[in-house]
Amino acid sequence: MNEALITQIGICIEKGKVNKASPYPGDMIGQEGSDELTRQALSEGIGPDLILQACNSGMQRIGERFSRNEVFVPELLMAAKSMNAVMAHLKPYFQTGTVKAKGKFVIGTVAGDLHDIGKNLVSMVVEGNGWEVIDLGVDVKTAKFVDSVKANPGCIVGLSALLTTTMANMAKTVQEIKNQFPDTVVIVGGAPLSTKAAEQMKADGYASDPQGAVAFLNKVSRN
Ligand code: B12
Repeated sequence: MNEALITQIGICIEKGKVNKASPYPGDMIGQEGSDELTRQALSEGIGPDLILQACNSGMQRIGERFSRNEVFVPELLMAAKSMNAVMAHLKPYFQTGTVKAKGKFVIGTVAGDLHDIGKNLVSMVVEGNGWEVIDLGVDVKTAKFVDSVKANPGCIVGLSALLTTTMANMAKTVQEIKNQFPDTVVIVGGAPLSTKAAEQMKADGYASDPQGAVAFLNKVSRN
């Protein structure tokens, strides 16, 4: 196992190094980025799960540095760009293609929140597990979720939030979906969420990662 390669992918995420041509960051000019290194890792037979773990550690580190005011939003954006380069390589591994969809899963990041890396990951893995995914994107207003539930009877809804401030919008969305469509199953997720928070907002479930989301969907599926 090429541990050094996996570690370097995590460093590329933390430092926002996308590819060799990228001039950012200054101290990595001319070095390969997450794009080339992920391709290499996959060709060496390193599993997508290990690559993702390294990316999440890199994201964790940049997030902690942001909390300490050592880096700012532009650095977070570069980390996200680097992560997206990895995701482009990993996508085919999650989308194995199935004959018949197990059901419909409507997902989106709630109003006021622009974080979509985690939500996209959940989408990919759920889709790869045989569900038809309807991804509404980021900053999704309650009305748009409600409209989508109306248009897709029997769907299960996934809400993502990364900011403590947008959890209030998430709660509002859960409440409105439940008011209008009491039978609709809603699962919530995102870094500030927890089982307790999910219960408080009367969501049906919470999962901390895509595998948890799939396990929940398979459990509640009516098909
Ligand atoms: C990258 C990033 C950004 C990027 C986002 C780019 C993008 N396209 O997503 C940009 C630069 C845009 C950004 C902006 C901001 N950010 Co930001 N960001 C991050 C960072 C570093 C990583 C988030 C991430 O992608 N993680 C990796 C993914 C894979 O993990 P995840 O999102 O948690 O998702 C996993 C699970 O949570 C779960 N999951 C996620 N969604 C769902 C949904 C369902 C249904 C289920 C079941 C599971 C699930 O599965 C996923 C995979 O395992 C975090 C720090 C951190 N460590 O989380 C801060 C962080 C979230 N950001 C933060 C802040 C404060 C901001 C800004 C307000 C900064 C500012 N002053 O402008 C803005 C807000 C913009 C907005 N309105 O949304 C804070 C939030 C603090 C808080 N508790 O509220 C954090 C925690 C940083 C910090 N330590 O302070 N950010």
